[in-house]
Amino acid sequence: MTRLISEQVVNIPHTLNEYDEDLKRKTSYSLKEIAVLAVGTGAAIINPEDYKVAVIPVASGQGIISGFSEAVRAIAVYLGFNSYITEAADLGGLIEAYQGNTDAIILADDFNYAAINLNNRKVADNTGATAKGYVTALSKMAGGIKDKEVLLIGAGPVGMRAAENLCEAGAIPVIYDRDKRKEQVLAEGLKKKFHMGIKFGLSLGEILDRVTLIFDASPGRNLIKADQLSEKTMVAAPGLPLGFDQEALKIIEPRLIHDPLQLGTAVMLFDVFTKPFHQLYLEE
Ligand code: PYL
Repeated sequence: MTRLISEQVVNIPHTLNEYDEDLKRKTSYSLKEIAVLAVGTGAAIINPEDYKVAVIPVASGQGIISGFSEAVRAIAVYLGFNSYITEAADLGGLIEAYQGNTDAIILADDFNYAAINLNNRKVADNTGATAKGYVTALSKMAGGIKDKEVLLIGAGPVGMRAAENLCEAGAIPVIYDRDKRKEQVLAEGLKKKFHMGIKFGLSLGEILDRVTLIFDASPGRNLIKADQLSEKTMVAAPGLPLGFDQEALKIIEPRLIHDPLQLGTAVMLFDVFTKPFHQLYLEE
């Protein structure tokens, strides 16, 4: 997971409206709507105003990223949650959250970023949430992805979860990773789980000759050049930094979903507070 730098998050609190307008323009759905859709129709829709969320700064490892907690809190407040940043970092923040009648905590160290429901112990992690959120956004931007081929770049943690989400949505992932072993392992795993033919082992050029939907989960390497893109190309790119050069960006920007934190955080916050309907029935 690429570690964010302060410059990538410090403006998030002031640009959430502009970000959401851009997302609505591209997908016809707001950040909140995409998050609720990503969590799934099997989940009871919650009222964010009913929940108190503590953002806990974590100073361990490489330490605090200036503006990170403020960005996470701003996203939670924007979505309607009562959210605050604990005074103390680390364990002090955890104690504060537990003593402060908090419903969930959200925190990130150098390896994990997760939300934890303090009432029912449900955990939502950013990897799974980002994969679900970006697949949902790509699907809305493309007017549905069922039976459509989607180039999946990067067989890492987000790419693997996104490949599953693509199959669950009825799309046909074409797997590409520079590490051919990882590419094959992911393709074989998907074939077993979803009993469908999964293409891999092709060059990017071969794939891009016919596939216009791209899920780019690789940390930016400028893999795709402008002449491989068209006015029809649509891209969901959670990877940081973005793997497109300026010329390619000019072509795809109006059909590009990319942000450092917003989508993953929004999906995590709704995910950690919702339960599948069958669990709700069991509790009645
Ligand atoms: C969660 C982000 C998304 C992309 N990369 C992940 C990252 O930068 N992780 C490190 C986050 C460290 C936060 C620091 C703080 O300020 O609490 N421990």
